[in-house]
Amino acid sequence: MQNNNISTITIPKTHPRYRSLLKREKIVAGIRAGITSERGLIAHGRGEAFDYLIDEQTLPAAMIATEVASALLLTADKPVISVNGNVAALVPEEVIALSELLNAPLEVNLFYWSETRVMKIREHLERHGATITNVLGDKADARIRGLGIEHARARVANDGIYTADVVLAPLEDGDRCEALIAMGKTVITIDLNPFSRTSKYATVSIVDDIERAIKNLISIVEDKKKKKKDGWMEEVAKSKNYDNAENLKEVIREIVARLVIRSSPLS
Ligand code: PTJ
Repeated sequence: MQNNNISTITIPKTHPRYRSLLKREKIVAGIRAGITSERGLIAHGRGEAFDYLIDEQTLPAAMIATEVASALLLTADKPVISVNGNVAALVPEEVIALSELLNAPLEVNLFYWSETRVMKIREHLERHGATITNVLGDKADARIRGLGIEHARARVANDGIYTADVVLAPLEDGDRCEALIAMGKTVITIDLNPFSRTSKYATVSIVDDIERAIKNLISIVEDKKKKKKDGWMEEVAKSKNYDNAENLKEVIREIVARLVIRSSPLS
């Protein structure tokens, strides 16, 4: 039986919550390596609670949002993928793979900004195979505008998020998401909390765990690139009229339906 040993404890693969515990260990390892903020642990705990409600599975409504997000990313003129301390700890290889598929740079963009952490995340991504040319963020030479975003939180790269048309910003803060929308950008977020301000403001909110969502994005993008499927343009047109508020309502209905089943006396 193979086990996994990321930080201090060994998690047996047979453990019923193996994947979830492994993610927890990745976040702890990220903090120890100076990649993830200590606040990232709190954010992760909130995400875990929502993931528990959906049995740690991708909801049908989240899959629809993921398909729409793929279409928007694939047809973007200048897509950029924002990477924070939690994303770097949980899915370094996956964001690199997606960035290569989409020809979209990764921008290290932190809420709790520090130059040291930017550099450490950059090095971490390079160790996982990213090239110097596809990681931005150490030259945060532009500022996004918006209420509640003080100096450091407004930092972005001019040749990255500042001039991007489509930004994939997983686990993003609400004020920054609102500011990017106000700048006319298409913002795709991945956030397990369907009630967060980020989920509400984003153009497309994928209410799913980052690991599952990025893997789904990769497989949809690969599939579309390979097959150049019939009906692809129609799909893109549909995505432009996508109703995020309606999708979030559907996510909430799906969560409620699961809770009702669980609370029924027979289950
Ligand atoms: O590395 P930094 O400095 O950029 O900081 C990153 C965090 C995440 C700490 C920072 O952006 C933050 O404080 O975020 P919030 O405002 O707490 O929002 C994080 C959101 O991500 C919450 O709504 C969580 O439910 C959600 N979340 C946490 N873990 C996951 C998640 N969503 C998807 N997958 C997860 N694994």
